[in-house]
Amino acid sequence: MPEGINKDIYKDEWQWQEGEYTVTRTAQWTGPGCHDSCGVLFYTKDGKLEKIEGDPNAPYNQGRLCMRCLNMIETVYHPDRLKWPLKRVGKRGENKWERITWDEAYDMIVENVRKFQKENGPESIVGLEGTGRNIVWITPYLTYCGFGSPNFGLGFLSGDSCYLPRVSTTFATCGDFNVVDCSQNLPDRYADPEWKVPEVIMIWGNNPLVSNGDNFLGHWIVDVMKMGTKLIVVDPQLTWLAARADHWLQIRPGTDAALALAMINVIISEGLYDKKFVEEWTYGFDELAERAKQYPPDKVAEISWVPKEQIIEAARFFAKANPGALQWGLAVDQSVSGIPCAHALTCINALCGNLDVPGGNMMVRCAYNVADSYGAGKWNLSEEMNRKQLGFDISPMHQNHFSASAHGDSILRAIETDRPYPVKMLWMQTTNPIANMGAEAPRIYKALKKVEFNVVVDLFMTPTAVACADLVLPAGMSCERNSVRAWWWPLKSISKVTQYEECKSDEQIVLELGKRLNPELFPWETDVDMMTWFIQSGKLFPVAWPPQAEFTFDDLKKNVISAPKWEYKKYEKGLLRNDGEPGFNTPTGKVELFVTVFDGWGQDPLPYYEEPHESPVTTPELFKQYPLVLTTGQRQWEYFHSEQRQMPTMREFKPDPIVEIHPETAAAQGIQEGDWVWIENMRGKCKQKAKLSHTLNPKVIRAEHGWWFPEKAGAEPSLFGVFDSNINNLIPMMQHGPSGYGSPYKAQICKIYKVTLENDQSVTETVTKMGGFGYVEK
Ligand SMILES: Nc1nc2c(c(=O)[nH]1)N[C@H]1C(S)=C(S)[C@@H](COP(=O)(O)OP(=O)(O)OC[C@H]3O[C@@H](n4cnc5c(=O)[nH]c(N)nc54)[C@H](O)[C@@H]3O)O[C@H]1N2
Ligand SMILES: Nc1nc2c(c(=O)[nH]1)N[C@H]1C(S)=C(S)[C@@H](COP(=O)(O)OP(=O)(O)OC[C@H]3O[C@@H](n4cnc5c(=O)[nH]c(N)nc54)[C@H](O)[C@@H]3O)O[C@H]1N2
Ligand code: SF4
Ligand SMILES: [Mo]
Repeated sequence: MPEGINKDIYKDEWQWQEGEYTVTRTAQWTGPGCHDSCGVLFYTKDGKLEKIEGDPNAPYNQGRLCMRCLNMIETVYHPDRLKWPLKRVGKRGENKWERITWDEAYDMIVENVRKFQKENGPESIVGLEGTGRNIVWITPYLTYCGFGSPNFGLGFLSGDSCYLPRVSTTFATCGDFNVVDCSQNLPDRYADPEWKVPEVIMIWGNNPLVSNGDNFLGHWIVDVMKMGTKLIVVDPQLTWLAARADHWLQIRPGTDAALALAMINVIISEGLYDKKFVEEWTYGFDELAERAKQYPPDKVAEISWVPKEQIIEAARFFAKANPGALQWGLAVDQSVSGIPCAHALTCINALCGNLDVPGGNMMVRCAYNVADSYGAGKWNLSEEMNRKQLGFDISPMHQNHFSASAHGDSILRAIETDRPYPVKMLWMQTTNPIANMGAEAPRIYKALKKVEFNVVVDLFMTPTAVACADLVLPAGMSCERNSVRAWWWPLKSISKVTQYEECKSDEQIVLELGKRLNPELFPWETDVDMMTWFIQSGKLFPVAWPPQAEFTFDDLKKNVISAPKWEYKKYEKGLLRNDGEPGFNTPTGKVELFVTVFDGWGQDPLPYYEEPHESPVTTPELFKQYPLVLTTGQRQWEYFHSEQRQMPTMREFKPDPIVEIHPETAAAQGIQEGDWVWIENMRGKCKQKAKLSHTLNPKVIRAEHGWWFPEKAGAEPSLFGVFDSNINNLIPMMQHGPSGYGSPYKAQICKIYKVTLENDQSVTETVTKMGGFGYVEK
């Protein structure tokens, strides 16, 4: 049993009675949104959720919950929740709706889908989803199998730059993704004798205490710190973890690939690498060593603003750790160098022999090999249809299906230009592109208006829905759905305990619509049957490891969590390759420091560094005008992206959008703590409230993303004030790397000045009245 588990309150059952409450042991997933699935006890009475507690016996979260989950009752019963299907009656943007039935809504969708399929081809219908939630395979399945279109994408996320650069690069180099081992894959957690405490964790462009991203809980880091783990933190800001690290490297945003290459330079030139692992299990060491010579620490110190000695010391500290582990985050993806940065960091881990050893970085797969998330159902499309996917030609990585989804920037281009073909319909499920996901928000706004038929499936009425939706469908929250999710390991169930008005779970909506569109590929009677199919879907494309599941949703529901036995050092045991041979699942069977497939396609096979397209170095003249480096979107305790702004409790903790500025930089502009400040560059501007902080370099500011104001009027021109404080007014689309991946969300340039009575015009009104983009385009 993990430490801290109270066996006295342990219940073997999944549901029991406690006084007047029915208690259900299950996992909480989205919505309200999060990447994770913490174990919870839902207390219900008379069909209502009354109380939520962390399940003290769930090995994953051990009873702990974040404030957003603790506040879930407020979210579930918030009066603004969507309650039934709504059809637009006024003009787009007027926020006028009529209640309709689900049947009427489905009929309207089917009619439009049939029309576009016939007149423009199924590819003219695009399915969009937000970040990775438990429905991660549901919208793709509807898009491929219901609409018959290859165009499933992430709500205009530029350069697909969340996770996909890291995932596709690890697939190219190692054949599988890897995750830091804080014992989370072992049922007995820290007590398992096979597990080792990581000696050093290097946290790179990630703030796991707040973000808990990608099924990795930040409090595990604090747990292992208490057991002796030391930290290196690479972050432009002194975060809570950075303040407790042995080494904090205060990097210039966007220069991560250069810094990683300099570390490789030190590790190789000082002979600090794991010689046995490198010799037996890596390919291309000499080429990497040659490349790393181009990135000596003194040169990289100039690029990255991290002093040379600090680079050298941190590289030594990491390389000497046994085991070391690398906990990386979003900042790796969100620069133009997203792919080469992930490549360089994977090389560091391989050089140091950290892969798949206890307490290092585990080579992971989905438990029971459940169906590929963004690719679920894509196998039902013809090769010809798959080739029509928007962005297919952007790079060989896309042609070779390194990520399954359509390319965000290419979807925007197709809408704007009708090339290579027009987009006629958008299905937007769990995404709020103009508030949040898409860069260049006013440009996305204009594009959305152009599309003939738009459907939004959400929990609340969003700025995106008001601006462009013809139909809005109400989704159920976590406690209102039966679902299953494996984000790697293990597999977990979500049990429906309540019903809210006419809301349906995303799973139900997709199933009911799919049955009307293409019954053959939606053969399931109920959402529960569909989940059983998903649990057993590993059988479709079996792999050497892990084994597939035979059990049903009802079986899983009783256990909540299930996984096959976890294995370390799978590359020695012949578990990673389907030919059963030892080695990694790559063409050479080794970890490819030099990526052979990249080489074959004419893509650089080695990691390299590219400057952001707009930066002090690339555009020095522009930098005189916009003399600050801007990073955006660091996660907030209170909010998941654009969500929860309606919640009184969260707004009480954090009422306004905050931009963090070094006191010297603020003083130069006469800005004081709490002043409203314009943040502006050549593309646009927005206003946020100043928080002065010594934790940043005076040349760098950090601004929040996802802000809109549900308390303002929804109808245009107000549109919930969605562009007023929207940092994505300043971030461009289309500035990805040569691979199509990467983006400048975390590396821009800007200037700041005080908001005054004279200059305080409403950006939202300007954008909505002008019909979109173009307001400071120079
Ligand atoms: N400037 C800047 N912009 C960024 C980022 C950044 O760092 N900086 N980060 C980017 C990243 S990494 C990502 S992944 C995107 C995220 O972008 P999104 O995933 O689009 O963001 P959210 O606001 O979390 O979710 C969008 C909508 O989904 C709804 N929703 C939540 N749960 C459910 C559910 O279960 N069912 C349904 N149907 N709807 C639900 C919410 O109410 C919300 O309106 O934002 C990106 N935008
Ligand atoms: N509460 C909450 N949790 C979330 C989300 C949310 O919106 N709210 N969003 C979810 C999603 S979709 C994602 S992708 C994850 C992301 O979660 P994380 O990977 O933790 O990403 P961020 O919080 O955006 O940034 C992490 C750190 O990177 C630093 N940073 C900024 N620019 C750079 C840079 O150029 N280089 C380096 N090395 N560091 C930089 C920031 O200062 C910050 O401390 O969080 C998920 N979890
Ligand atoms: S990580 Fe936090 S917000 Fe996410 S499910 Fe767990 S407690 Fe809830
Ligand atoms: Mo993300």
